[in-house]
Amino acid sequence: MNLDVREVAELSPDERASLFERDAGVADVRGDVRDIVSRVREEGDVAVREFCREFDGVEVGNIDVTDAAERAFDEIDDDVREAIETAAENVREFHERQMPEDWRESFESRVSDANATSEEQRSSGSRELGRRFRPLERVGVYVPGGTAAYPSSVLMGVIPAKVAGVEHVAVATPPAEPIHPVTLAAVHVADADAVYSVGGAQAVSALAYGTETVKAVQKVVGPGNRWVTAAKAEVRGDVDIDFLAGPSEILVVADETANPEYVAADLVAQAEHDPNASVVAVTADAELAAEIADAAAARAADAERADVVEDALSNDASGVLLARSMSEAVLFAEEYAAEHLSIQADDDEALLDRISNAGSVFLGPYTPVAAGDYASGTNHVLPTSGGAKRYGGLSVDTFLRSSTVQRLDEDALSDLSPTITTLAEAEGLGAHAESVRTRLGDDSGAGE
Ligand code: HSO
Ligand code: ZN
Repeated sequence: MNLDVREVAELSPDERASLFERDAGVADVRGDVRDIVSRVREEGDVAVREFCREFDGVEVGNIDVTDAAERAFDEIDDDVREAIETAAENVREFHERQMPEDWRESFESRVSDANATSEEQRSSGSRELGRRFRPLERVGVYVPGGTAAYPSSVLMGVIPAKVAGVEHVAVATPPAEPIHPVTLAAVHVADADAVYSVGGAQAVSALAYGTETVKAVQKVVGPGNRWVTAAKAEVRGDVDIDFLAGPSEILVVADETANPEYVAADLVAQAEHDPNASVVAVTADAELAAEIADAAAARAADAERADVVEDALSNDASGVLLARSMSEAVLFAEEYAAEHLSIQADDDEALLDRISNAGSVFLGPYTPVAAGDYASGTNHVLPTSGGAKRYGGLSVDTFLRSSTVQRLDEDALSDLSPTITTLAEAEGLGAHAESVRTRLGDDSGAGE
């Protein structure tokens, strides 16, 4: 294959739309998915088995295969077992660092009555406020099967949930004879509580609504194909979800100091996930752009999954782009809002300072995206399709809910009283005002 270098400034509106308006590709299957979701919701295990037969060609014996996880762990190769354990430790450590602490603090009362001379006037009242975090009780982690096995996605979904303190973490992954043993071993290492042999939209529905075998959860997370993603869109509202994730993406922002082989290697790595992956490099150096394009084409031809890689590199959402300046490259990166943003440039920290929209950022020549995909410790379940403009990837926060808590003493309530009662009256909600006055022995407003 040949890869052309295109100029950012010369991109047509259609070309820009292909690059910037990537979507998770769920629209075409929404109708079919709605039927699957409701059948599983109504018929439970019977429908699950039927869809496993229809879509996966598998006659599922036990839907609950939790017992097989420990056996798989014992049986896989030592080096694979050790790699899972090392990766799991790094993922655990990074996510433990994210755990927020409950806090309570006393805030000084601010006197806001008409007679107060300065806004800074304080009283001795105690206004104690805080925030507490509690894990969800039951969550479901979808782990894709299909053309590749994803034990790494087991770690990325289950470990943050466990670190957050979720009691019941269930994994669902497509049925196969047998289910990939490394995926099952990862379930054991991550310490998931259940694993179900069901994939696709039927898995999402089973997790969301429960079946005879599958315990219903409060939140479904994890990446999947468009059927899975459409099903997450369908059940959202009845249960919580993380976000709708589309095909993998990488944007490399490179300057003349970048090694074109490293850039190309990172593009090809994400390209092998999916023919619809979006893999883009942008640089202001024309020579580097040409070298990246050549290196990527050569690597694509040699890749194990050459077909997938070549399709990904040549789709409309991919390409090597030449910017007029690094500033234009940065503006492109902001608009693109990559799932993975790799900055291979001398001044990487300065470039990063100017970027807000990115799921996960990879800095320097020794930080391939594959490090984060597997083992550095960061999460690889990340916003695609420009979602990074609005939210971040999986983290312990995904599995926590927060409450606020407060305690006022009499002085603090007295200080706040004019503010509360004035606003309450302004909203026409006299009983709100009264609930304050009655405590302060001030009945002047009663019955108004
Ligand atoms: N790059 C993928 C995650 C992954 N890579 C799993 C390898 N295995 C989406 O972030
Ligand atoms: Zn990957």
